[in-house]
Amino acid sequence: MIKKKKRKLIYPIILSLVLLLTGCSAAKEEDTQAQEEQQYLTVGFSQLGAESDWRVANTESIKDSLSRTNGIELLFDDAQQKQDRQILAIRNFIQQEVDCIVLAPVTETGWDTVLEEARDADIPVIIVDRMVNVKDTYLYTAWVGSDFKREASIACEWLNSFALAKGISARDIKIVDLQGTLGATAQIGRSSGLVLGSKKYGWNIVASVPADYTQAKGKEVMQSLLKDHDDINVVYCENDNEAIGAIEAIEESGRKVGTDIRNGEILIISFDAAHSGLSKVLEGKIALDVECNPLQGEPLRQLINEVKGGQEFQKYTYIEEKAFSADDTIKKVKIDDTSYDITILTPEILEQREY
Ligand code: GYE
Repeated sequence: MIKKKKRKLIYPIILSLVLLLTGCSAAKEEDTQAQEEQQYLTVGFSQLGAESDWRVANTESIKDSLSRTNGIELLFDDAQQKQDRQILAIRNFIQQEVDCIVLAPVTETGWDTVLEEARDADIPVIIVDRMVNVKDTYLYTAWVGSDFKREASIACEWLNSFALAKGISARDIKIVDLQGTLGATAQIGRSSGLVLGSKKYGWNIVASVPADYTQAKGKEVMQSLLKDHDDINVVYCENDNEAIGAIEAIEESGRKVGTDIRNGEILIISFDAAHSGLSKVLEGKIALDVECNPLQGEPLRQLINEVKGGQEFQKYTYIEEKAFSADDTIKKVKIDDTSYDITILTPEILEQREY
């Protein structure tokens, strides 16, 4: 009996010792876990897709900068060019209570509701690359990206100067515009810039067709445009991948790309100046490639740190960009009162291009 009583006493003692010890180590584990987590800012990044070389470089740049070595735990989502997938990703980030959301929006409209949800959850949202068109700009904290209208103006001023230098009259210029994804800021800026340039100088836009920023679509659209129009002499491609597809279509149709419009060559203008595009510039197949810089990771990281650190920050940050040609006819263009250099592409410059 006595033995039994003793046992009865011993069991609870052992049990509480065990609980105490395991409890201690569990608490310790939680503590170190919490400490580890506290060291990182959690950032959710909704990337719109992987449609182009530009986009792949943009994703890499952002992943490199928003890394654990820089104190950031990145949650990444690729929306495959679908807005509803981006909205879903943002809602997931809100649920996970991230410290900051980064959004590279596929198109400009349709973001008000989800951005309000992020705002209600007190999560800052930084927009990269394209813009959002929302009723209240307070729905996003800041933006980093390119000036797409300026890119288009550089292209148009170059074309005008080039045509003048070669004695090509404006009314003989017949352009097709291979547009980007309709409703994307890059498309809106580049397409509207071309319309303005054409009005200003008197060129003809024969057709404007979306090609979704991909090589496959660029080729397909160009093939059908060549069938419908035999007078095209300028193709304005709203990114390099479309230009590469268009060049394939033109060459397969038996025509030549180049700058000798008067002798039947088709002059290609492109945007991005990624390695793939610049290679075509060096081969003389793209006449002008206006840079759109995808390396947004570092300015974005700085911005996140400023926002989260309660420091002053700029609401809009424009990335610096150049324009490249292998033809040295035009070395400068002027937009309003600012003059922009055209970089004459060399193999050395191309070699340095990392994306
Ligand atoms: O030009 C294109 C990409 O929005 C600036 O999107 C970006 C554009 C870029 O797919 O290659």
